[in-house]
Amino acid sequence: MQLRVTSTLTLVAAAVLLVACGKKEEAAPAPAAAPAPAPAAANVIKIGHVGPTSGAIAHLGKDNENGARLAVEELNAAGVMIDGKKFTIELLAEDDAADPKQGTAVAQKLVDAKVAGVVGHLNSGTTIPASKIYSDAGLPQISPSATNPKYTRQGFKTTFRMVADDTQLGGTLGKYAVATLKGKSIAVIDDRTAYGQGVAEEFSKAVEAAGGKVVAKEFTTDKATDFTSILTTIKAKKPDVVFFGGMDAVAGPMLKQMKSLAIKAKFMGGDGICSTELVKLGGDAIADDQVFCAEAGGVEGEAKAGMEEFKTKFKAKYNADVQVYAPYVYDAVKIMVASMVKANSSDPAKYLPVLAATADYKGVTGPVSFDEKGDIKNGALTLKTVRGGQLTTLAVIR
Ligand code: ABU
Repeated sequence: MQLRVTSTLTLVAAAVLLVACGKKEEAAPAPAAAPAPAPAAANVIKIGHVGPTSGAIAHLGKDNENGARLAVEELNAAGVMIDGKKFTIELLAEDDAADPKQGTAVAQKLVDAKVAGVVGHLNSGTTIPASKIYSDAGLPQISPSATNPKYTRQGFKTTFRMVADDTQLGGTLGKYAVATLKGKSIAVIDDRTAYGQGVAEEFSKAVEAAGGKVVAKEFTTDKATDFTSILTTIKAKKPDVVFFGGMDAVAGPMLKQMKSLAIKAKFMGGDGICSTELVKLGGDAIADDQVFCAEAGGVEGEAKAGMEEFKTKFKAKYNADVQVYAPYVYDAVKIMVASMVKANSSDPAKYLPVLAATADYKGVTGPVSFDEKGDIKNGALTLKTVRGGQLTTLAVIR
């Protein structure tokens, strides 16, 4: 056979062809059997977890994901028995980057992967659009941290929330700003996300209802890094308190820029800024008792021991302090699996009614019961300040 080759690539192609031609002259081997399909994983229950494990709030997404991993590890070590058989829980962890589009894409991916349920997402802006996809697929979804009220008010039977919502969060913080911090003129900034805008509106309503005055309303984005323009506008209004509806990754640099501009107002925010990361990001721009925030959950009395035990275990395993919501994710995974065990089935249609009927589950985040919308009953808030470079609890409020 004569072949004209003009490049290394065609030389390789020619060699392959020659070998192939040579082989043709030999007795044709029996066709190879098609590879056997991988056996379906026996006795495995897949649970999805979604949070932003990339981007500006990846520290929060990883915190949540680690909470899920810890729960799964413990469940598998203890053994999950359903219908007389032992099951292994497999966690399918996805990253939505706090982006609504990526959120719906990974939601569909989890539905296609036939998960039995999903714990997530972290942000309201991703949780709400994803909830339609899970609802259409009949899949239970428990968000450990999305606080926009809309999430559980869409008429879906599949949505559950482990924490208090923005009505309670913004309402309590607004009242606190006026009644306790004695704020008379208050500036409000939000990041235009479903969470930031929602909690800022609830806060503003509560401030006005308590007799305070909102003297400025400004907005930014969840990706902004320069706040000079809005802070300069706000400074001219001389507010006692600046409220920020948004996340810690934006609040930290904002606090530094407030210090540079010599704005001495108290700084408040919701659960999105109430993280150990905020203290790191704000650094020495945070004076003692200047920053006030609230986690949308909390434990009191005897329940505190369980939370402390969780934090110690988490630190030992991940060499990191809990940011905010890892314990709520941990409880959510365990509640979902407990419902499957009780229903004697991981079929979403069978265990969903059992999950909805969860009553007084004793979690590390306290007792968990869901109301008819899937919201936590009698949810708590933990009001915190930063003192001596540490987030310090002031009160648990219901
Ligand atoms: N609740 C604060 C962070 C999550 C959210 O977007 O709701």
